[in-house]
Amino acid sequence: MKLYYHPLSGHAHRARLFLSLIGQNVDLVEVDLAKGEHKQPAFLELNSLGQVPVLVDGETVVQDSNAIMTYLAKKLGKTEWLPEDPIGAARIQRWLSIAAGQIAYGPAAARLVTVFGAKFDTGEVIGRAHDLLKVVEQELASRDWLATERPTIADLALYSYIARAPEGNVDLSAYPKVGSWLTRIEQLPGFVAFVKTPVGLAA
Ligand SMILES: N[C@@H](CCC(=O)N[C@@H](CS)C(=O)NCC(=O)O)C(=O)O
Repeated sequence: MKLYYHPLSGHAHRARLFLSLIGQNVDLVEVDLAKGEHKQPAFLELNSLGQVPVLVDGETVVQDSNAIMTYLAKKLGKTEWLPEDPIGAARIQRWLSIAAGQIAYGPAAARLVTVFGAKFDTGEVIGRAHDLLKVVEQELASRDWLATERPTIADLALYSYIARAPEGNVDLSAYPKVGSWLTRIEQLPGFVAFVKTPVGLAA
């Protein structure tokens, strides 16, 4: 398998982390986002949206970090990471939707401002990040993992951008349960870290 990625992309880290936690070998192919390689015809053939990550498994091409985790869990029978029972699957999907919504438009966007110079309203995106973090803190008050009694792809979908939220000037100090949950993920066998950038509160 090949994973087209960029080391500073939290979406790509999400996919890479899952591959590593399940012990799946993968060739990492870095896409030069700064040079616009992701908008060139060769890459657009892999992903018409021109975004990393993309997984290539033989003849099969899978775009989108959450879709990649779903594909891998289903293909490799990792039901402990993506349960098949109706309510288990629904609980995972809820968090994947949050990852593609509130995470992308909250902490991920706040970090895009400081790491990549994106032109978002910082007050708005940081405010969205805190709205979400309050909910996650509350949800983690009664359990260790987001969706089930053990880590699942739901936890991985939220991990990377929450872990690096301080780079986008999102202070995590008011969220101790979130902090412990991040540490629990970092202690999983096979954990691979997301590159740190010394910007924002992480400077
Ligand atoms: N929903 C996608 C989002 C992927 C995404 O936004 N990737 C960013 C890097 S973090 C990217 O490639 N951006 C380039 C662009 O959109 O032009 C996923 O989960 O994989």
